[in-house]
Amino acid sequence: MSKYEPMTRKALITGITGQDGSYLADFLLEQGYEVVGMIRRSSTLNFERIAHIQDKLTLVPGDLLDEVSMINILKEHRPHEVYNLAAQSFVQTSWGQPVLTGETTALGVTRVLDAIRTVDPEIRLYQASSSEMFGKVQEVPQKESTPFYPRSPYGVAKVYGHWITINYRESYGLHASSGILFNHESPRRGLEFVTRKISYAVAKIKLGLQDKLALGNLDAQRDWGYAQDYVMAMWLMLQQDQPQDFVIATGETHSVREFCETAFSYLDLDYKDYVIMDERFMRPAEVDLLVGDPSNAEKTLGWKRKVGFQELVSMMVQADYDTLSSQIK
Ligand code: NAP
Ligand code: F7E
Repeated sequence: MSKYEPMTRKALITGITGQDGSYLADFLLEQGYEVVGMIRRSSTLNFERIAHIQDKLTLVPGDLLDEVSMINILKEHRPHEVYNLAAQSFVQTSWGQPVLTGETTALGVTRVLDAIRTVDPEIRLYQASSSEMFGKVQEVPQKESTPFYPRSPYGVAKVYGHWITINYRESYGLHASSGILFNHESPRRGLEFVTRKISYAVAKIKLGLQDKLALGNLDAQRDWGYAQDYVMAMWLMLQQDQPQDFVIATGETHSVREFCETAFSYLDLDYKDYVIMDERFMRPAEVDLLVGDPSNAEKTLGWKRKVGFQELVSMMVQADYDTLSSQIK
């Protein structure tokens, strides 16, 4: 290699086994990055989402609960960019495990920031902030300047992660930016989140493997985008000269009921025949309406989502239907 040839860019992804981590790894590999993924120890491997690229990744053990592990990974692998996607990310669980959620989703961010400050303050950081920070919304649509009013221990933890990122940026001059991402979904979404719970149930009902679908609040409204579109925004944010926070959203909102209608009708079913209300899925405090204003990201980053609501729902139902059909053959 000529000594003038540009060095391969190296990125570390925490949360690489999750939905976003896997799409971001796909994207960064396509861009020619060397990708290091931090994985936490478990008694069985959970590499389903990255199995197709596993031989192209460097997977290293570490945990957001353990700062030493973060420092050692940075020292050994010297990434140019870190994407902190790891978190206890399920809102409902955050009421049952509020302290774990705080340790991981809030303090975990400080551990990442501090490891970067200690090892190499030139490393650029992407922090996964969330529209859940807006909670009981103070403005419609929500933009970067909208005040936060979180409604769950998860939302509160994300507000901490957001502000500690700003604080380290201002205190130590780190190139650290947060993406305030609205809900984004895909066939790789965890089965506990409402969109995937619905798409999976629709496919099972169509195939005669399930009778009913028990849900909580059908009136909640969300701004749902496609995860693959959203990981590109994460990368674009780290390519800017100056660090800055951005809302990433579609600008459209739909209710859980509308998601059901669209998903069931895709396979010629009527959701009213199958969906039942179950108190167990209601939350102690709800986020009623989220809709983001992505105009700053569109103008500054040149980012725009490609996939719309109808296409997203169809893609998820079709993927679950195909997988389940092949399993029962
Ligand atoms: P996800 O599928 O739940 O993935 C979470 C990842 O975090 C998994 O890889 C998980 O590892 C890892 N993790 C959890 N605790 C950890 C710990 N203590 N140490 C190291 N890793 C740990 O979440 P996602 O949907 O991809 O979301 C990615 C990030 O964006 C999260 O921070 C989430 O809060 C945030 N976010 C998501 C959305 C959305 O709509 N998807 C919107 C806004 C913000 P295991 O596989 O071992 O469990
Ligand atoms: O709930 C309602 C529920 O769990 C969406 C995470 O990625 O996005 C996600 O958080 C809505 C809520 O996502 C059921 O009450 C009704 O109003 O799919 P969800 P979420 O809570 O919006 C944000 C942006 C993140 O940052 C989070 O990490 O759907 N809902 N019935 C239900 N929700 C679930 N899970 N299950 C139900 O049966």
